[in-house]
Amino acid sequence: MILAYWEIRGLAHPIRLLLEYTGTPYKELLYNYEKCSDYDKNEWFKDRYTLGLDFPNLPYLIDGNIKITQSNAILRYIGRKHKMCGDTEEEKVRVDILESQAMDFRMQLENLRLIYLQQLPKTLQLFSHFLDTRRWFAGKKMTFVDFSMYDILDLNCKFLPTCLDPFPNLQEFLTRFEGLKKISAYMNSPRYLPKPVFLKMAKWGTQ
Ligand SMILES: N[C@@H](CCC(=O)N[C@@H](CS)C(=O)NCC(=O)O)C(=O)O
Repeated sequence: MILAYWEIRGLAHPIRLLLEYTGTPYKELLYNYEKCSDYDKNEWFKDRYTLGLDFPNLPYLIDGNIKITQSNAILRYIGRKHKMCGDTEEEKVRVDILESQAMDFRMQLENLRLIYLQQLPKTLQLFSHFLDTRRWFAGKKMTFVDFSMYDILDLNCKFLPTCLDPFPNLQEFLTRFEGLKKISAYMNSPRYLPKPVFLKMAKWGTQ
């Protein structure tokens, strides 16, 4: 399996975490983002239309004949292989909701700081309420959306370290996630790529 993305954290972070957690053997192809504004020199722009991707984009995952773009489709593909998409109807619906809700939340993070900060407590309260006393976001078992939620909550803490103070269940979720053996091993490995968070054109998080 090959996972390709810019040499940053970005949208690949939850995918890398899920590949590591599931013990999936994979190779990473890291495109140099320094030259990402230079269409002639950048390796990605050379590869873009030669790989047989239906909708060329980064990240992409190639697993034999299967070629996938869209980060959520990639997460769901790996999740499906490991039965991490919810078991009961209720869990499946929670996964479906959170798959999109987490992406909306991620997009808000790239908004201007002031607007974002005004909305943040309410947004976090909704996620805290949704998690409630559950161990993982869908229920008792981990699903692929926990990886997106971990990433986005962790990014929020980097952005505003006190933001989870009023929400102990979200804090405990982060601690529980980081305490998973495979995850902590990955976080201590040379493969771990926690930053830069975004590409250079993003409004923050490029350091
Ligand atoms: N909705 C897509 C967004 C992908 C996307 O915007 N990729 C950016 C990096 S975060 C990119 O540089 N894509 C390469 C391109 O547009 O050629 C996803 O979730 O995968």
